[in-house]
Parts: sequence; C-alpha cells; structure tokens
Amino acid sequence: MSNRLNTTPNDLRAFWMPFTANRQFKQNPRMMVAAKDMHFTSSDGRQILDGTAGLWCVNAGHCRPKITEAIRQQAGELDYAPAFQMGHPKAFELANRLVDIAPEGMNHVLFTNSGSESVETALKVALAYHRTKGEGARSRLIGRERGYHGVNFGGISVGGIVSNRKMFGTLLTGVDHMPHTHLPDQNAFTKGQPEHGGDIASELERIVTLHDASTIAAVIVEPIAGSTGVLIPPKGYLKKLREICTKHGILLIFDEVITGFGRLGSPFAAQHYDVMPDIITTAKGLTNGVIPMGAVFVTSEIHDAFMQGPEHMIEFMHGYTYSGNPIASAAALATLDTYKEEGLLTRAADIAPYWEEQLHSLKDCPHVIDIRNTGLIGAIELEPIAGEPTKRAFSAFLRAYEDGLLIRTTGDIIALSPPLIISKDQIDELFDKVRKVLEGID
Ligand code: PXG
Repeated sequence: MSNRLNTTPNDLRAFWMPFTANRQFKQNPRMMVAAKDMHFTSSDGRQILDGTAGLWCVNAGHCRPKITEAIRQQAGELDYAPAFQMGHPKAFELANRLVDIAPEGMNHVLFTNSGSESVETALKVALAYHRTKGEGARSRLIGRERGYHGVNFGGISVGGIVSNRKMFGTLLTGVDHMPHTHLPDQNAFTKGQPEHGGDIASELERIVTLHDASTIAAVIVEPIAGSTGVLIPPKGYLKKLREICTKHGILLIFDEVITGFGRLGSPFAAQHYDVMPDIITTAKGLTNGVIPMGAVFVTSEIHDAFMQGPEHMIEFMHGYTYSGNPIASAAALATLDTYKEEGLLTRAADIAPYWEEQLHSLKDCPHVIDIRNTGLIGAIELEPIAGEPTKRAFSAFLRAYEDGLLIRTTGDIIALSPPLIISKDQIDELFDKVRKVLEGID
C-alpha cells in the first residue's frame, strides 16, 4: 500500500478539534486517510462505509472524478479573483445554474463559505430588506427550540440547542423561539411525516400577537431539524407557518443546509413539501463537501427592493473575501454536473421506500425507543443510560467505527444520511452493522 496510510501524527495537541471530545479522541484517534465513493480508508487500512455522507455533505460520494478534475484545472487557471467590485465568469454561471434547480421565484443567489455564514447572510438580508422598504421597526427574528443554524452569533441566537448557546452571553437581542415539533409519545416509529403536531405552527401566531407583527422581520426554520436528531415536520406544519408569515408580512427562511441538494428526493425541501419560503440557505452538498461554499437564495422581490438609489453605490453592505471563489465555483459546477448526469437530486425519492423498510426493521433491536425517516435520512433514538445521557449513543458510534461503519450521534440519537449513490446492498450492509452494534453495546 502507499505510505499515505502511515500518517497518524505523533503529536495531536495543537489542533483544538471542532465539536469533538478532544481528550477522548487524542487517546484513541480515528483518522481517515483516503476515500472513494461510499467508503473511507482509515489510517489502519480499513474500509469504513460512510453512513453520514461525511457530515451530511458528500451527496455524490467521495472523490468523484469530475469534481476533482474541475478543482485541479481551476487551481491552475484562475486561483483567486477579488470578490468585491470584480467578478469572474464561473460565479455567474454557477448562480444561474443554481437558480435553474431552485424553487420557482428564487432568482438570486449570494455566495458564502459555510452553512453558518449562509444563515448570518440570510438574517442580515431579512433585516435590511424591511429597512429598505421603510419598515425598519421589523427587527425581531424568530427561530425554534432545537433548531440548529450553525455556530455564529446570529445562528446560535435563533438556534435552539441549549448547549450551543449557554456559554456565550446574551447573544442577539430581540429573538424569540417557537416550540419544537418533537412529540415522541404520539409519533414514535412514524414512517415519514408525523400525523400529530401540525397545529404547533399556530404558536407562531401567539408570538406574533405578543410582539406585534410590525416588529418581526423573519422566521427561520430547518424544514427538517437535522443536527438535533432528525425531527421531521408534522403534516401541515410548514404550510401553516407559511400562511402565518404571509398574513403578517414576515419573511420565511428555510435553512436547507442539510436538506438542500437532493437529500429528500427533490433538489430542495421547499419543493418536496411544496412550501415556498422567501429565502433559502444552503452549503454542504453545494460542492459535495469538497470545498467550503454556501449559497443563499432570495426571491426577486427581495433582491429588487435593494436595487435602488445611485448606481455607483453598493446596494448591500455584506460579503466575504471568498464569496463565489473561483475554485469553489468550479467545484460546485462540477458537482451540479455530477448530480445531473446521475440523477442524484431525485434518486433519494426512488430508494427511500427501501431505506425506510430496512431502517424500521431495527425496531426490535435493544435500546431503541423511536425510529424516524424521510428521503435518505434516518434516525434511531436510544433509551439513554440512566444518569449518563449521550453515553450509549457515543458507545454505538465507537463500536460502529470499529465495525467499519461511520454513523453520527447527537444526544442519544443515531442519525444516518448516506451519500445519495448508496446501493440496496450497501443499505443492507449498513443496517446489518447497526443491528450488530445495538446488540453489542450496554
Ligand atoms: N444550518 C443547518 C441546518 C445545519 O445543519 C449549519 C447551518 C451550519 O453549517 P456549517 O457549514 O457552518 O457547519 C448546519 C450544519 C450533524 C452536523 O451531524 C450537522 C451540521 C454540521 C456538522 C454536523 O448533525 N450542520
């Protein structure tokens, strides 16, 4: 084998790893050194089936030739061009290609470098939009309990995951939260959208009444709450949110960082659920996870509201050094080509029934208290060990890795979201491994 397998560094102290139990990891590191299609190669030379598409991002599978080659070529041709007051063709081409697959009316795109930046960008667009329309009093932002919108200050303010918020002071002011929609007593083991909980959307009406609509800029939700453990919207819930926002002139933002680019069997969740937001945030699958990049889609109405005043003036005081970076744009274009050639933006719809059946066959496994799914997403919720929350799922994660499978866990929930190229045989293999893991842990 090539000597790249022998790459475990002997000093792991300097890198303070993100969202990681650093001390545990550094005692027993889990290093990936290569990847191809559905598998990683670990530094000890094992093949690890990717049950999570990296972190929900490698939708076309790993090291896809077209994407690799596009990056190689672009790096040698135009490495960087200034992003402000200058342009390069691929960013414009990419924006057009994105608009083509986006829900109708989402005609403009702002580029970012991550999901977190997409969220900040969307919140700022929403606030500035109302101000340009003479409604500057609309400054409140409404999120949801258990929501995840990245780790920057706007995102954790509208987010609803306590552990991600509590260390960081008062956050943004003027933020309120709707209740989450997780009703395990009524909805456990539901396949697809739960029957119960659609009416929780009317809590938004209560919040609007409390603050008055004239003070509220936007509502932001993940169509499916991913990071908090896969909470699928109850029937009617998203439509009801849309109705309330429309009635009160409030912008609706869908954070599609996870659901964008085919995860549910449509390019975006907005199309899957047939509910049109005003702004969509994306990242991850946009470049197949290969190069950091995000995109925020807005309607013409929002975009056009900014296009006024003297033409030499900058219309929106926001952007990043790397917005629409040439290499990221090339990677994204090649990713969209790959998705198109292989039908990946809709493939999840074809394979979802098989996925669902195999996933729910784990119902009789030890510790399982709920299973939920949609598209190529699955979650298995485990009974926590008394007094030691998260420990059981973390043991499952470690055991799965030893057995050659990468899963994600959050709390005591196992989340699964493989690359969209997964075969039926690989689905069988994945769930066989999960069953053995559950049977093997305390
Ligand atoms: N919004 C949503 C809905 C996300 O899921 C972000 C924003 C932030 O994206 P960046 O690119 O800034 O990380 C995310 C990220 C997990 C997991 O296992 C989920 C995310 C990231 C890492 C792990 O659930 N989501």
